[in-house]
Amino acid sequence: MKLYSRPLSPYSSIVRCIAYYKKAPIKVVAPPPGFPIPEEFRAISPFNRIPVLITGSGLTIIEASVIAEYLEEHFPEPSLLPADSRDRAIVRMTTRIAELEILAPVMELFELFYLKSKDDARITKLFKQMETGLTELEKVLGTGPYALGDQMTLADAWLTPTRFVFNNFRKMSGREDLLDAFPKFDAYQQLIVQDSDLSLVWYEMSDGLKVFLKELEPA
Ligand SMILES: N[C@@H](CCC(=O)N[C@@H](CS)C(=O)NCC(=O)O)C(=O)O
Repeated sequence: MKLYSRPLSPYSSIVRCIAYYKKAPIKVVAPPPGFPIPEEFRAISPFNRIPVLITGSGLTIIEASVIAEYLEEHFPEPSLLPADSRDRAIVRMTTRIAELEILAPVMELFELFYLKSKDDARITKLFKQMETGLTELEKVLGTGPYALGDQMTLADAWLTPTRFVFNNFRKMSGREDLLDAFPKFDAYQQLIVQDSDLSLVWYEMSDGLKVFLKELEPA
C-alpha cells in the first residue's frame, strides 16, 4: 500500500497516526512539490488533495475519514475502536466533531487570514462554529492517557493533528487565549507527546511547519 502524504498536512497526519499505531506496511510518499499541489497530481487524486491511499489491489481511496475506517477494517489489530457499540459511537462522534466542526473552520480561517480577508461575517461565523465544536469536544475529553480514556482510539488520530494546528493558529489569529476556555483540549498536547506514535506524528508536523514557514520567507 502507498500513502500520499505531507508531514504538515493535518488530514494526512491523521492517517499516519493510524498507520504507525497499527504498524501497517504502508509506504509513505510525497505528492509532487509545490503549494498548491501541482495539477499533475490530479491523475492520482481526483480532487488534487492528500491524503490518498493506494491499496494493494490498486484501489484509490481518498478522504481521511474513509481511509481511517478502511485501515481499521483491513488491519483490525490492534484496534482503534472500543468493543462496546456505545463507546464506538462516542469515538466516531468525536472524530466527526474534530473533522467537521473544528478542523474544517480552522483550515478555512487559516486561508482567510493568509489572504488578509476582510470578510468579517464569515470569519465570525467560522470562529463561532469552531468554538461550538471545542465546547462539545471538551465535554467528552478525559484526563488521559488518551483522549477518551485508557486506550488509544481513532479519536486520538484525529485530535493529534487538530491540536497541533492550534499552536500556530493561536499566533496567526492573534488569539493567544483561544484555548483558555478548553483546558482539557489545551492540555491534550502533553498526552500526545507521551505516546510514541502520536508524538512521532506531532514532531513530523513540527518539522513540516518549520520547512513551510521557511518557504514563505521572502528570498
Ligand atoms: N476532506 C479531505 C481534506 C483533505 C485536504 O484538504 N487536504 C489538503 C492538505 S491538508 C490538500 O491536499 N490541499 C490541497 C493542496 O495543498 O494543494 C480529507 O479528509 O481528506
